[in-house]
Amino acid sequence: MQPGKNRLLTALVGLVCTAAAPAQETRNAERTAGYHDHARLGQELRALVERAGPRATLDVLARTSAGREVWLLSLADTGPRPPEDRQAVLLVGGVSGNDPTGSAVCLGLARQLVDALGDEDHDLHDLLASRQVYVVPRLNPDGCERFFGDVWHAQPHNARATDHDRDGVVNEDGVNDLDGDGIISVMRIPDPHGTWLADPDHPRLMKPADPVEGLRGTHRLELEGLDDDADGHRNEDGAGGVDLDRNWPHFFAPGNSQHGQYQLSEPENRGLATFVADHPQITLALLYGLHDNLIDVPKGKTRGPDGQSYRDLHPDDVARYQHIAKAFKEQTGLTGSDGSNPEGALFAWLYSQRAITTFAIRPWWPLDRKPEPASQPTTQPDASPDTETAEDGDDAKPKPEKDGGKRDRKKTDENKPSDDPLGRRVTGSKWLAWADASGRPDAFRTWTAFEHPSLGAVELGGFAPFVQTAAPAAELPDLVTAQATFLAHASALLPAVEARPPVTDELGADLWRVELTLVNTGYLPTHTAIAGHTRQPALVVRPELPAERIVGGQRAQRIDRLAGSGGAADVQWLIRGKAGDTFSLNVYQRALGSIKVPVRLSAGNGGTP
Ligand SMILES: [Ca+2]
Ligand SMILES: [Ca+2]
Ligand SMILES: [Ca+2]
Ligand SMILES: [Ca+2]
Repeated sequence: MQPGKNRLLTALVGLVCTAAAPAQETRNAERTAGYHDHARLGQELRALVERAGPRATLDVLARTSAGREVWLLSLADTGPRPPEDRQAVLLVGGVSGNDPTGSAVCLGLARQLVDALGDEDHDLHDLLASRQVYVVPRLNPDGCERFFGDVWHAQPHNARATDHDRDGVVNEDGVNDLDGDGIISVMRIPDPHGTWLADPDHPRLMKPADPVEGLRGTHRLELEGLDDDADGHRNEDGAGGVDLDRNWPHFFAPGNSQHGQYQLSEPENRGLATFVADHPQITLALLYGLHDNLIDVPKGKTRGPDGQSYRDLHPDDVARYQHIAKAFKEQTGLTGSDGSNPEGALFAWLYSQRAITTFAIRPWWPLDRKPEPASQPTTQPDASPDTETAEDGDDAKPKPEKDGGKRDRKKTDENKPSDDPLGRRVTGSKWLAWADASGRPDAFRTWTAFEHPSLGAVELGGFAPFVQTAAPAAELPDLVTAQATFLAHASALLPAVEARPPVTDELGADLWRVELTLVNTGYLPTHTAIAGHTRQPALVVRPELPAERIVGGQRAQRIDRLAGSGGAADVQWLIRGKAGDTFSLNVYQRALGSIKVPVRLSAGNGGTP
């Protein structure tokens, strides 16, 4: 194939697309209905802030390489504490460019939060009155904008210009919509040395060759495209640079241009990282995306090569996550996920390095739905095992994944999409059954013959891009409602430090014992296991008195941790003073805020003024 011929063909494809512009507009409007592109997202956020008045602000967290703004919506209602002295909750969506649902759910939650401002009957009102809420509905606007483009090609990356094949030219050879249908399909190329074959159980799908099982490959797979720069490779360096969910410092895997040149190399991630570092009050984060740590709670067993850091959860936080996961499943009805990979992922950094309780949520999972739940009786107390396989398509249920990365391949491969993005487009019998059952003929393209300019006879087919990550628009409101329920629940679990009335005893002439008991009435401890592991600062209590009046006890007493659900600790001092003297005890922790406890030296009233 001559490069000149390639260019001519690309130009012809371009002409076809231009001529079909009105039809294309209709097609784009139909397939992205219910979703907001960047411009509409901005309009909606500005409208929300206008409606919220002084209780909301919209800031720019970062500017992308394509010049788009990454927005941050801050919300707080009037409450007992000023917003800057409250714990804060962070919501993030749109980290992956191939995930329209997460961003849409995050925006839906922002709408509900604005609705809840000033409305004491709203389920989210307590959250707004007791916490500061930050919403980043779309961390990766460049990547997410591809969903609204003329040609559908789902990829997680942002738009950083990256020379993926290191040939000195950037973005020179991306995919090509050869048949002009507005979708980048999978090419199935006959090849006796190929590593794929038609799945004997699901002939429309493909299966990896397996010499052990005697399954011989008959095809190889590639994305629809040409060798635009005639370097002997097809589609090796298209538009799209770094996967923002592989660019965070926790277990960052270097040496892959899609992960970024170095940790936090991307402006979107740097903007958010700086914001999080500058706001230690953030104690809870909910991420709406493609990862999950609530359907399959990690076991917390894996450490990194240094033997120090935990790959996912600290083992002593696992039981608490499991407890919360039970409520999550009940409240959202979600029963499945693709698992998660913490390497370089945002959720893993927030938890492991910032010690923020972080929930990674995949808000849409149409497989394994009630009344045909997956076989998870321990987490689905109301699910009847009898209803299991009836409507779920053409094969037996797989076992639920026990541990994200270590699933039983033999049992799950038929139903679970492959870890390889190309493999995901041609495997997953449950997704196929879902597409058939929900009347989505557009979701899977049956293999159709195509004469490729250089490869000859190939076939185009496979799952359409975004099918597994863009919830049908009609389902979005229910997804938001379910997540709003869990958001209200989760944000009420945060630690809440309260001071019991201080006790003062007169021990002798002008000498007093002052004792303060602090109680954590929240569910979560003041310091989770990961907070202890990463040495987050202790609670510090100090009497506001000149040093010479404190004759016993540390001037600043530290409490390393208060357990959740009523955990308590005492601190005491010997103080010089006279009956009737008053002063304050200051309780402070940078994430939990401060409490000022008034004290009056008095033998008769227990120390309370
Ligand atoms: Ca290149
Ligand atoms: Ca196509
Ligand atoms: Ca090439
Ligand atoms: Ca090249």
